[in-house]
Amino acid sequence: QSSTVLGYPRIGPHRELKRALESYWDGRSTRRELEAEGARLRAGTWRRLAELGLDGLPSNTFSLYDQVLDTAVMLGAVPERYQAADDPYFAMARGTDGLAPLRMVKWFDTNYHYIVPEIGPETVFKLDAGKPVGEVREARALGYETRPVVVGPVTFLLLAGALDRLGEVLGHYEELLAALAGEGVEWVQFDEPALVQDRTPDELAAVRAAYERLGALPVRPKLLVASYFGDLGEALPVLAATPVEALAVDLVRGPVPPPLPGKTVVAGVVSGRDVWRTPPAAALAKLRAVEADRVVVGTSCSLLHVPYDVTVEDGLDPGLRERLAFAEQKAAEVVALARALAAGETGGAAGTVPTRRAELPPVPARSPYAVRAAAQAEHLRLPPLPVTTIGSFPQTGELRAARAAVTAGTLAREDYERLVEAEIEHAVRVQERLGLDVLVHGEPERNDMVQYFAEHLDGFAVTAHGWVQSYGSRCTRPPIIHGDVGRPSPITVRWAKYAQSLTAKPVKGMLTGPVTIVAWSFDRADLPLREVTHQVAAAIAEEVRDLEAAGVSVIQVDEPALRELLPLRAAEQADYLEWSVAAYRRATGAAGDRTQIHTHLCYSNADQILSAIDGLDADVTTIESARSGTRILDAVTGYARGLGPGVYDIHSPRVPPVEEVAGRLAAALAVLPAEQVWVNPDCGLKTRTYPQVEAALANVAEAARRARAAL
Ligand code: THG
Ligand code: ZN
Repeated sequence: QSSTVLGYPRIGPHRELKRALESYWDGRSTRRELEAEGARLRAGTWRRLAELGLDGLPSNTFSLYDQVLDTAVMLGAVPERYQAADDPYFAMARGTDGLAPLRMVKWFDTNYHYIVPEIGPETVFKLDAGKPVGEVREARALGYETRPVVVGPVTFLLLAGALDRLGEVLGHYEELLAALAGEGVEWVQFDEPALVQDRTPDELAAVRAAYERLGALPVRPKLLVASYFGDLGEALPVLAATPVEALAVDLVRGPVPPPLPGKTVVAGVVSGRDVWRTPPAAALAKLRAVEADRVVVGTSCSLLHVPYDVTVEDGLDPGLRERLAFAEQKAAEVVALARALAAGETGGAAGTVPTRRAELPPVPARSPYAVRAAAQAEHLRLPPLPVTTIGSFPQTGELRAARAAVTAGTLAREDYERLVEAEIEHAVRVQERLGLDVLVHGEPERNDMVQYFAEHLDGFAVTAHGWVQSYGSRCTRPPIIHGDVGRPSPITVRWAKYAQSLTAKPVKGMLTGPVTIVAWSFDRADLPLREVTHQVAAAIAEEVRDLEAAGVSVIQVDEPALRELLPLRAAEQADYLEWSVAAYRRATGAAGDRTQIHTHLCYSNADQILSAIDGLDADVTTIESARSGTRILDAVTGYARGLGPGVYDIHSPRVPPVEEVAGRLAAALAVLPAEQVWVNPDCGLKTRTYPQVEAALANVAEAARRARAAL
């Protein structure tokens, strides 16, 4: 093989898998029909990659939900309580009426999420190699020889927090290799992205032991161990010392490795994390610098994180479009680079030097919190334990259809805006009737919390079809940052003013923070992330100022991705936290003392909360906590500013009784002074229905009234 990709998108070029999943989940189609759609998508991908000239085709990169969940199922790690469900696989992934789903967390520093396997003493491993073996046979029936891709044993167990079970699990990986050898498979790829993170000496010893053991198998396919999203560092010599035949290294985020005699190296020079064409000269120079028995040209990681095909984006500026490469273009680049390498070409002139925007002014500092709190108390006159919500309200299908219609031009803009106004008025009236203290407008005019802002900022381009899977059937269309960022005109002021005009209660202005906007976009590869983020922060700061001038007295700026961008290496984290928190303060720091700045963080582990919240210096922080119990509260003891630990778990349709909410509120009042406590749900209400929301918020407001009376 001279060219390959480490993985490929699976949601479908037109999100066919999303529709097939949602149709099956809604009971409109059968599991068999869903499987048939999966087979069509796999066949389409193999055919396309073969057409593009790729000679190393991966298999088993397709999934009906998530590759880590697939690996857990392959190893028999299905918790007892799911085994009796109608469809255990999706019961683990999404839960059922009676069962909570398994935890879902970010896949390293990407916006993809995987299902966390639950492995305990009661877990009895048992191999079912049906999926990888089945896909090899399926591809072979179509005429393609493929390389099965499996989450490696070390990464799998590290993600499950069960590395102690490695010895046992390796036995099943040995069975898997024997089964694949029996199928005549030449290569198998084990993904070990956990190796680009800091690993302890014990973990590195486990890596060596694992791959020495697997490498010692007498009858097996050749082993390619792939690591990506960063630099393998000290894990490289460990892997190189084992009998594995090949290593895949990320040459976009990591350095060219030292000589690897006797090994095949899959050199990841085409990025799976950005959408820019690969400059051939630089890539060929890197490829020539790799010293190994054989060099295969590859992608830096799976192409799961980029859209399928840029050629269908006829709404993009042609000059920009020709600089872009999505998954299909990247596969073609890998093939072209392999040919150029073999032909001894140099690849022409080097890239262009980026344009640099003038330096930004220093980050503004707000008054001390005590001064701001006094000014806000005077200006807002809120009761103790103010009740609020996080921002989004349920979106009706009619509204989503209207948004699509106005984009398609089949609905007049003024008719659409009338609809949005009606939705805002409905949300405001519901909140007034429930007696909430700080209201939201419900965000009916917004699609995605990042795309909405990107559509209104210079330096960003948005795609029409550039969907990327975030989790399960849920996708985003990451905007593309292609130039210096600016805000040509106010983005949210019109709707915030309209909402505020309906009620005497304060209505929060709702903004997405600069770090999250950058984290969930494809960034420009020619300027450091820090500078791009501060440019976005300056644009958001202008929006804060205009909201303030329009009479909005509470403004929420959310940074759910703050922790996601945390570098995978601990040594780089302090620098990142410094500039990312500073960007948030650049966005909010010019607000006057009496403007109350809120932020919202969805966190599951408490320790990251403190360092993040403190630095952001928001007047009020609402945090997801109803599901994580009092662990969060232990971490925030002694915190000195406004804090709203979620008292209503919005992830389930269940309506919490008043007593349950009162209990959570009492737990917060036990560790925080009453004047700092806010009462609010865990997160946005977009995934709920109005009946659920009204019943739940009525109980939340009642619990706050009772606690207020008891103060
Ligand atoms: N937006 C973006 N990234 C995110 C979130 C988000 N990452 C983390 C978290 N929220 C979970 N991820 C998602 C991603 C998409 C959706 C929900 C949660 C979602 N997508 C719609 C769909 O697939 O039907 C499409 C929305 C749209 O029109 O863009 O609901 O909220 N960027
Ligand atoms: Zn949240």
